[in-house]
Amino acid sequence: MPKPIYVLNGPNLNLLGEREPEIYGADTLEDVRKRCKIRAAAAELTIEFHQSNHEGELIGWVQEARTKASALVINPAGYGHTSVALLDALKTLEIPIIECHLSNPAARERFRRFTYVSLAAKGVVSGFGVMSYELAIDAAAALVRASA
Ligand code: CA2
Repeated sequence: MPKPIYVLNGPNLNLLGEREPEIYGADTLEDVRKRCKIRAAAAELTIEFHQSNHEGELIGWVQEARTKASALVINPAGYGHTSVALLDALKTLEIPIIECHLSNPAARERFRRFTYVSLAAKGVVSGFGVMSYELAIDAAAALVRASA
């Protein structure tokens, strides 16, 4: 069995489904976790799913993924736009990194158009709500398969 795909979620995503459904949809983060699990299972893979409001905790999971994951899907949320430390951690990984966003940051405020995470990501999936995560899992699974 290949190593799991790590799925990491940044600050405030624990509030999914409770606030701003017009931007982020009505699904909760638990709904997102279940859909990622199903999508990974379809490719005979498993996931490790985490969320934190703390930069250091996210960086800890990124470092863990260096040896324990086959790929990493990350919605860095606000830290994508601000965190050089998260980028530095991501750049130590040799596995594929897929950045994903529920909304399409490029169609929103100007400050959302840049993310540090994109500098380390193989690709970015944005704007499809929870489906962004499913497409990111599909991409991760295809890359894992291709490197096996
Ligand atoms: O669209 C995305 O997934 C974002 O990563 C979400 C971030 C935002 O800073 C990025 O530009 C795009 C914000 C996450 C906040 O999550 C909330 C969820 C429910 C209610 C309020 C905030």
